[in-house]
Amino acid sequence: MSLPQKKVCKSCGNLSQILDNCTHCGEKFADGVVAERKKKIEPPPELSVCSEKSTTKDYKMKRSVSLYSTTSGKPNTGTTKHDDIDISNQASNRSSNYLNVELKDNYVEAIRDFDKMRPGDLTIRTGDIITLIREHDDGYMEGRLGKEEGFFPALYVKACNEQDNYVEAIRDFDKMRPGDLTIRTGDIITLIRAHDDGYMEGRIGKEEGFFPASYVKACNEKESAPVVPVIPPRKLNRNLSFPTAGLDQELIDLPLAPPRPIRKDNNCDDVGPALPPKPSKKNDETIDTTKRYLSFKKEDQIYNAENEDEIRIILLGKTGSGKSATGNSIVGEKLFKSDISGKSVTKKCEKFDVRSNGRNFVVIDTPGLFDTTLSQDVVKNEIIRCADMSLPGPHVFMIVLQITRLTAEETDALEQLFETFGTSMGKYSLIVFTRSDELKRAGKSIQSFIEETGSPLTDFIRKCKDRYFAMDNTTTGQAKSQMVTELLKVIEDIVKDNNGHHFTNKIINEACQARKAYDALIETDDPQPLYIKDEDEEGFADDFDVYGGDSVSVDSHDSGVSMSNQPIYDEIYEGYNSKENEIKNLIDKTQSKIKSNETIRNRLQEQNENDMAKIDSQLTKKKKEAIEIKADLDRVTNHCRMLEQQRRDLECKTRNEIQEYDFELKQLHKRRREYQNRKAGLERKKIESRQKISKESASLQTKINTLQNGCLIM
Ligand SMILES: Nc1nc2c(ncn2[C@@H]2O[C@H](COP(=O)(O)OP(=O)(O)OP(=O)(O)O)[C@@H](O)[C@H]2O)c(=O)[nH]1
Ligand SMILES: [Mg+2]
Repeated sequence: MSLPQKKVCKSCGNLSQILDNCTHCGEKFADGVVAERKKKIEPPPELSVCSEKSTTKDYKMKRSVSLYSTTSGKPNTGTTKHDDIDISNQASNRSSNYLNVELKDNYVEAIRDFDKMRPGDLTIRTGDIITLIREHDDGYMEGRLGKEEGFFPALYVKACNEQDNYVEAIRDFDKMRPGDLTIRTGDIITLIRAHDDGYMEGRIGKEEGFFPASYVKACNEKESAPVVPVIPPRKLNRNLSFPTAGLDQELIDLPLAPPRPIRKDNNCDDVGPALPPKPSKKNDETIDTTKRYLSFKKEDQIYNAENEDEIRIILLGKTGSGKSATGNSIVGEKLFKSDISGKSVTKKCEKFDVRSNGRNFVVIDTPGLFDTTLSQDVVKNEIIRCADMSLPGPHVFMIVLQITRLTAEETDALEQLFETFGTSMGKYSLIVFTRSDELKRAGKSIQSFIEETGSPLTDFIRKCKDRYFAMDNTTTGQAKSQMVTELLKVIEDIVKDNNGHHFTNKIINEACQARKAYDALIETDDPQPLYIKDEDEEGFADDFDVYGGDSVSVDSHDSGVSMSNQPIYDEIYEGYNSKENEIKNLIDKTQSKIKSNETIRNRLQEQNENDMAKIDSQLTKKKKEAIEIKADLDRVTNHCRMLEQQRRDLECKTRNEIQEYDFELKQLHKRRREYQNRKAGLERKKIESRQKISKESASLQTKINTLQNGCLIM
């Protein structure tokens, strides 16, 4: 398959299909010169002029390209009122520096799947857009797909649809929500639509979805922004609006727990002590922070008497900012799970402690609470959980930030955090910048980074009483222990500045009250365990600790409740029990659904594995056959070549011999002619001699006769 050559018309700037005259303006091209493809075409002076000369399609393409990138390399957020903007209707006043419609014939589209058969081949899948590098005359093409380059059969691809527009991924983007499209650097994406929220919609192979416009560039354009750009918050009304990042879809599918029964009595003070919860078979947590009862395991409790030696630290920050790694650096061991991942690694709060300099440092790690894609309820849940773990209150909030620009999302989340805990949180906060190793490699200091970054980062640092610390969690040995010692010193200074007091607010107080009430019940009530753990519970507890409901059941309730309040309690307990039963039924149903799904999944997996194994063995066999056939073919080809050479040699030799024989024959003919001539001469001479002799003999005879006659006479 060969792609038609095209020329760029110098006169109108359009691409011409033929090589003699421009198909758009009719201008004649100079002979033999095929114009180079233009990487960058200056925008036509007026689009109206352009539209006169070029086709509607060209016009549409050019404008569409200018849509997703401005000269700064940032996405066009646009001011248009419409949510979705069709490419063909874009405003014409944007920079056209990215016009590159001519480059589209550099691409071919895969129409069949092709699997790499030999080293150097390129695996392609139907729908892939491949950047063409070279065409070979053996029916193969050479192309690039993402970062891979290699050969593929020309018959497996077709020329790209002229109507399509393409962009090239310049950064990896992992699907964050349903409807997103995962893209990898180098991927060529067929553009479907650009949106005014900084997102685009595109297709790779058979997959379609959204991706940030700043993660792609117009094809063959140089990337202008070296820093990883901000992923803009995507408008959720476009499709499934439930934010799921960091959450398991299965959790979302679980039924929400039914609401907690409400007391009929309005005067809460009159009904005796706060109603303590009995832990249900799930971790029962309500989303309502003010009425929440906590049900953590007894061994997790640390709220008891204030321990003078103890400093409690809560690590807060965005997913992947390095909270767990910082926690590990402090405790001196890899106790918190820390890893590179597109998803949240830490799923729920965890705590470990370490003794240093005669003090006990309790470190509480949290999931990425700054992730605004998490629902408010989940965030609240986790805030309450970490509040409970830090009871009677944390001494220090470590706000962990990576050394990069503060995104709008992070800024919002930080503000939200200060709103949740109150501005007094600043007195107890320390901003920790991780990845100072990278800063060091770039030859910068933390101070210069902060100065360069400016507001709103500097505003937050100010709110935290100008306390920040640069951390390199990759360092080891002496350097690490020195860094951690310095960090602990800063933490101790914060505690000192706050006269040893820990942070407290409404949330912490409520958590404390609930915990006290709960423990009072455990101690004074039925010594039998209130809740017997069953085998499956661990898994369910995990499932419900995010979406757990408020259901609380108390089997035994004669725990100092006055007789006057007994009927109210009976009514409440009844409500609780019925709700508990409902939840139990839901759990049973879910459990059996899980089991049946697991069975189907296992069966499918088994089937899949068998099929895969069969296909693999067939593939191996076919590959072997192909290799053998190829070897045979090579052998036969070599033999043919050899025979051809022999034939040519023989032909050449015969031709020479014939020439020699011809020459000799000619010589012989010549000689024969000479001999014939000589023979004829001799014949003539012989005849002449014979005539002469006969003449002479006649005259002699005459003479003899004459003499004889004379004698006789005499
Ligand atoms: N180079 C470098 N990498 C770091 C540093 N701190 C953390 N990382 C890396 O950053 C990645 C994320 O770190 P985590 O500690 O898992 O981040 P997290 O904030 O706990 O993330 P979640 O648990 O998902 O919320 C890991 O691969 C760490 O090795 C640092 O100071 N320097
Ligand atoms: Mg973590």
